Formats: sequence, C-alpha cells, structure tokens
Amino acid sequence: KYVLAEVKECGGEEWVLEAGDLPVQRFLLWPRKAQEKHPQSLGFYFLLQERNHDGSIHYVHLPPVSKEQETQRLAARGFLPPPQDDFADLCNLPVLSEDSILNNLRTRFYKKKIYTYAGSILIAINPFKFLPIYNPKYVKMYEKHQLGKLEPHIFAIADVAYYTMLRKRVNQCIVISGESGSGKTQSTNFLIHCLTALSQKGYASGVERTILGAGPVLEAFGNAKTAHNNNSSRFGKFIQVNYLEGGVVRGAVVEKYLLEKSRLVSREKNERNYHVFYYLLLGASGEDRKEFKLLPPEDYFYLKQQNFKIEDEEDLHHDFERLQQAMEMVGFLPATKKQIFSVLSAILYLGNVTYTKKSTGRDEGLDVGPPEVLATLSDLLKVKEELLVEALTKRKTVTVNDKLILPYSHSEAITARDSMAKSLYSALFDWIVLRINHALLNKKDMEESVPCLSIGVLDIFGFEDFQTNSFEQFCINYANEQLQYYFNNHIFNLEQEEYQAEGITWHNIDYTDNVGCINLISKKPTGLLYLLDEESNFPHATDETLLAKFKQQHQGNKYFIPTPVMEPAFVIQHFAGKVKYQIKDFREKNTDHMRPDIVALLRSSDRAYVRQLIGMDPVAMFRWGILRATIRGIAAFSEAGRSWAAKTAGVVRPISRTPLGELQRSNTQIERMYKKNRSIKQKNIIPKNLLDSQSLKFIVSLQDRTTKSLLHLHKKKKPPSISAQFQTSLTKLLETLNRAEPFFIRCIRSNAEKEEMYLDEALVVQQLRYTGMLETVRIRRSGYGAKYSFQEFIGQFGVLLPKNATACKEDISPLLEKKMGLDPTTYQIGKTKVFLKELERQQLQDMLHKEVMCKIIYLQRWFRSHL
Ligand code: AOV
Ligand code: MG
Repeated sequence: KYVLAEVKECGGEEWVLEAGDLPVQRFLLWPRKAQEKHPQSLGFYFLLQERNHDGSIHYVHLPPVSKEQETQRLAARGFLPPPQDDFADLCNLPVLSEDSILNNLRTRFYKKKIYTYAGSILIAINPFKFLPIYNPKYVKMYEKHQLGKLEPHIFAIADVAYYTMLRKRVNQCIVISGESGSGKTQSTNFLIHCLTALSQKGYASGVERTILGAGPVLEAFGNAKTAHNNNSSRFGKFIQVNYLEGGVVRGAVVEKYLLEKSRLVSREKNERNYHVFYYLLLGASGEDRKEFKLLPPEDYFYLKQQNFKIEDEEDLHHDFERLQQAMEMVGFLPATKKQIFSVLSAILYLGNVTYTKKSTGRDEGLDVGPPEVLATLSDLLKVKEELLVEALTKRKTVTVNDKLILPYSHSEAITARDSMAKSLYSALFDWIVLRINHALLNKKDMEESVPCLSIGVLDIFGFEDFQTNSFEQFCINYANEQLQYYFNNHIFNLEQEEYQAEGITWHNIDYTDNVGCINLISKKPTGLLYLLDEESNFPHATDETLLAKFKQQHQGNKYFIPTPVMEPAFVIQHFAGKVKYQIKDFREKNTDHMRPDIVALLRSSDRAYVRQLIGMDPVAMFRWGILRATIRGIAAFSEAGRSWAAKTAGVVRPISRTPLGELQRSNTQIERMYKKNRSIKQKNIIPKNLLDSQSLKFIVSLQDRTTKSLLHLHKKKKPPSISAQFQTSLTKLLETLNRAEPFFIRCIRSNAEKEEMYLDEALVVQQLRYTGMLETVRIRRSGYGAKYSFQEFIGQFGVLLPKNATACKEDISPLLEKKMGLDPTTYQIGKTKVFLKELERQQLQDMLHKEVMCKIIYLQRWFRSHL
C-alpha cells in the first residue's frame, strides 16, 4: 500500500507531495489550466508522476476533478489518504468516541482552529483570545462557499444562512447555545457583523449602522461582570435581521427576555452591577459630572461591596466613549443621552437613601434622608420632594370605600426604595430596546407592505450555577432547558420521524431526552412555575409554604432531588448538571411589578421623559411607530403623496407629528387620536391611486390591530407574574424558531479561569457530554444532511436527468445509481424525498456545475465557429 503524504508546497504551477520516509512514494502533481488539454472542462487537471519499481518514472493523466474526488481516486489506486491529525468535521473521524472527539477538538484548538463542524452544526470553543480571523477579508472569503469547503468558521454559517434564505425564500434562524462564558454573545456579534456586511452591495442605507450599534448599547445596559463571565448577558435577546427580497438589509427587530433586576441592588461577592454605571462614573467629562451630579463610584451604596476596587479603570473610560458612539449609531441624540444618564444617576442616588426611626413624638414611622440625597433625587427626576418622601416611607392602599395610608417598617421601606430603583432601571431598559426598534424600523418606509425575509439570531443567558442561586437562575436555566429541547427535537426527533415516515432503512439513535425536566418546571397544573404562581397570589403564603408545596408535589420525581428537611432550598437535575436554588424571595421576585404609588410619583414628574418611561404600553407604542412610518412612507412615495400628506396634515398630524411621549400620556387621548385616524379610512381620505391595494390593506389592518391593543389596555387588570410573562415570551420565541429553518452553534467554554488558549479537558468533556455531542455526531454521520422532495430535486438537478423525467423515484434513481455510481449507503430514496449525504450532495452539485459549464462552453464554441 502506498501512502499519500502531506502537501509540502502547493499553489502556483506545481504541488509537491511527499510521503515521508516510505519508499517509492514521491510524486508530483501539476495543476494546469484545464482548458489547455481538456477544453470542455474548467479548473485544473492533475498529472500524477509515479515511480515504477525499477526506478523509472511514468505519468498518469487524471481528468479534472474536485479535491475530494481526487483523494478518493488516489485512495482507489492504493494510496491511502494521509494520516490526518485533525478533522474539520467530526463526522469524518475514523473512529467515533468521546475520546476521539475530544482529541480532535484539542488538537485543533491548539492549532488556533477554534471552530469545528459536526455536519452543519458549528462547534465554537472560546479561546479567550482575539484571533485575527474576523476582518472583512474573511467575510469575502466565505461568501458563497459551500459549508465544509473551507476551514470551519462562524462566517460560513452566516453566509450559508443568508444564501439559503435567498435561494429557498424561507426565513432562517441561528440558535446559539452554551453555558455562561462560552462565547454566545461574542458569536452573535460576529454573526450580525457578517450578516450586515453580506448585504452591503453599494447600497448603504445606514440601517446596518443602526443594527451594529444596537449590540454595544444593549450590552452596556444589560451585561455585567459575574463569577463566570466578565461580560455576562443578564437578559436574553433575539435579533431578527430583515432583508428585502434581493438580499439588502431592510431593518431589524430586537426582542428581549427577562432582565435580571435584582443585580441592581445586590449581588454576590466580586460581581458587579451593570456595566453602564461604571462607564458613566469613570468616563464622564467634568461638565457631565456636574450636570448629572455624579459621585466617585465608591460613594454609592448600590455599587459598594466588600473590597470594592476597580481594576480596569482605563478600559472603562474607553468603554464609555464606545458606548456614546454606539448610542449615536442607534440614533440617540445628545438630549436623549442626557436624559438617560440623569435617570441612571437618580437610580444610584436612590441606593443612598437611608432610614432612621423617628426620634421625636409618639408618631410611629421613619425619618428618611439624608436631605441632600433627597434634594438631588427630586431634581434629577423632577418630582416634588414631599411626594418623593411619601412614596419612600408610606404605603397607600385603596380599598372599596377607603384610602389607607400606612407607614412602612424599616425593612419594608428598604424594599420599597429598592423596588423603585429596579423598576426605573427595567423601565429604562425597555425604553431603550423600544427606541432601538424604532430606529431599526423607521429607516425604511412602507413597513410590512414589502415582502421580506429574515434571519434571526438567538443569544440568551447561558446555563449557570453560582454559590447561591435564586429565582433568576431558575428562569435562566429553564430557558436553557427549553433550548436544549429544541435542539434535541430538531436533531434527533424530527429527523428520525421523517426517516420513518419516508420508509427508508434506519436504525434509531438514542439520546438523552430532557422533557422530564421541562415537565417538572412547566407542565400544567403541578409544574413548579404553576405552583409558584399559585403561591404568589395567595396572601398568606410564604416562601416556606411554597417550598413545602414543591416538595409535596414532586417527591420521587427524578429531576427533583431531595434536600434536607430544614434546608430552605430545592435541587433540580438539569440537563447540564444539578443546581441548588434558595427558595428565599421566589414569590416576591415573581410578582415584582412596578408599584402603583411609584408609577403615580413618576407620572407627576415635570420631565416628559420620566413620564414616558412609566406606564407606556410597548405594544401600543410600537404600533404607533409603524403607523407614523407608514404615513411618512406615503408622503415619501411620490410627489402626489407628499401633497396629499401636506393637505391632510390636519387629520394626519395628530398621529404623525405628535411626540410619542404625549401620545402615551393617556389612553383616552390615544383613543381619541385613533378615532380621528379611523375617520381617514371612513372618509376614504387616502386617495386610492396613491397606494397599491396591498399598502392600503396594511394600513387598515394596522388600524384594527391598534384598536385591539387599545381595548386590551383597558381590560387589563392584574399584570401576569414575571414567570408567566417569561413563559409566554419563551413560547412565542419557540414558535418563531419553529417557523424558520435552524442552524445551530454550540459554544464551549475552554476553561473556567478565562485563561488564553488553554483547554481544560475535564470541563470540555463535561460540556460535550451534557450537550449530547457524541450522539449528535453519530446521527449526523449516519443520517442524511441533504433532503429534497422529488419536485425540488427535479427543479434543481433536472439538467442531469433525461428530458422526459418526472418527479418520481423511478426517474431519479438511475441518475444516482448508474450515472453517478453512488455507493448505496450514501443515499436513499423515500416515498416523497431524496436523501443524500453531504459529500454526495456536493458531488451532485459539482456534476451539475460541470454539465452547465459544458453546455455554456459548447455554446461558446458554436458561436465562435458560426459567427
Ligand atoms: P456568553 O454570552 O456565552 O456568556 P461571551 O460571548 O460573553 O459568553 O464570552 C465571554 C468572553 O469570552 C468574551 O467577553 C470574550 O472575551 C471571550 N470570547 C468569547 N468568544 C470569543 C472568540 N471567538 N474569540 C475571542 N474571545 C472570545 V453569558 O452571556 O455569561 O451566558 O450570561
Ligand atoms: Mg452572553
């Protein structure tokens, strides 16, 4: 047997391959322009130089082929492929085991190859070191490449998603998973970067800039330093980039999930509050410091901790600059930035509010102070100081026939104060997300009336297990369970069901199902989330009664691990490991809504901006944004449209020009506006000839939806609990994902110490195990990566089939079996679909390419000789 050795030099005119110290294995391959010898083909052809046993040389001509085919051909001639020491695709591993997977990933990792495929799934190992593989040159390099032809890369996934979307006209999504600190957010940023770059074809609409600015803004406000990750996402996000049919970016939508509010007022040792506070405090200019009345960071209670020390002062300075730039990119004007910063400053001051027992008189209650903090707060929020003091010290309860005012106890007062800070911050965060969505939407007019395609990128908070875990970790880990389930369902369930339905030969592959854990948490009526909601609504319930209920209902459930009777905690066996949750504050955190008296206080502010933060309904605001954009779109559409907009300004103005804040002020006002707007339709003021019927239909449907959401606003009584809201948004997310074709990126944390280029094998193996990597590779390897319905197959490869071929097994089979001579294990034809392995699909594609090229060359020759 001969061994085909490594390529010593390649490129240019000559490739030299050497087979080490084995005898007789020296040969040369000369790629030349193929047309010289084989005019009907493209690419290169190879001249193989072999040494005979007597030492003389003979040449073998090899017709032009792809590299894979070349290797196969050489293998058939007795040359084994070179002993490879790493594989770009785990499916090509000669021996498949946990060890071989780990060895391969490790070998590649230390060669700085952090990406590896398992079929079309991308595995990304976080190197904690920036590698020079993300510049625009790489975007270009991966453009229009088939997955697997080049070194694995995250841009390849973005590129394939983009071109698949355009080719199939189906929305795509990229689902990124991995534990905290594994690189999801970083991967998302690379993807978004690539997805916007791919569409920039001399059509700079500016919307790309907005999309790119959104990431850093959201990270500043929603990420923080934790024990696991210096830039840990404390919220989940789904960014959907929308494209016009030609592939140009049209806009985007950001959906956010559950911001961790508790971090604002307390956190574990060595963890930090949200980035933006440190950016602001260390980066603001002297002038700004005065305007926002900023103090040094160590003077704020909400930032203070044991051994408070900021080590990365200079970076933070820099980060503030970058944040400001990003805020400009998403269209925040200087005035808006000022408003945001003053609210941030107010939130920090709230933490410095202190309480003391009233020292004078028999009056029960608390003194609140210090006076200068209250004065600053009242100034920053533009609310009357006495109202502020009242909200911070007394509870107002409205009963059927009475209004009760009771002073808070010391601990209640602290809770009320913290609750105000948390509410303000989460309202601010929501508002920022909304504004970003606005900016992403308004860039292109005539919203929704243009058909469009999208690619969604999901980046949630990764699985985490801290020293102490609470309600937040419970929600975060539940989200990760759902994502794991989604992955399993796609990779194992749906896939194998399809094979069965198509009646092809198949041996089922087992995997670890996590549906039991999901049921424990969310199955009606005894799932932990439902019990939690029940106990949250029950006035006499406590955290202890809640825990007792949990234990009573789920005793013996293998996902609910018993804990000592006295311990105020419970343990869940998650797919990624056991986590112990402290029951303390579960109920309170689950119903942590903005208190009515805080809403009332902030509504009384003299600052429109502060009022705007409170009590707005995001849905309604969003709808109005669309409506405004539509009206502007009509105006921009044509000269006639413009004059119509000007003429009807009296009617349209209330909606199109009124500042959103004002629109939000009262529902009745919105309703009045709406009624006026309704008359546009009734009086048929929008001249039909200005709009196509589709746009008109859109406006009408928009009006209807607006009414519905307004009616909903009026009907709303008690807001749903936090966990119920979370559950609803997760369900919605999964529905969106289920409507799109998914790509998966599995992020892996290389080590827990965040050390550069170091791979901790035990940690990596653990992640490979709980994500089911071995089984995933197994199914990708024995399964079929490419599927075509007969119709699709005919549509795409019809050129290779006889002219009268129809969409049926009998007509397709000869092509694969005879013409291509495929190994029967590499493809199957089911009842309605053709299943192929990736390599065979590529062969088919290459064959098609050549066939088409031959036809073109034939035509060219014909023209040359006849013209
Ligand atoms: P996460 O999003 O998965 O965790 P991040 O994306 O924030 O994790 O990654 C953590 C850190 O690892 C980043 O801040 C980078 O310093 C580094 N990193 C990640 N990916 C790369 C890469 N491809 N190249 C270089 N450095 C990288 V969490 O949000 O905590 O679940 O809640
Ligand atoms: Mg993250």
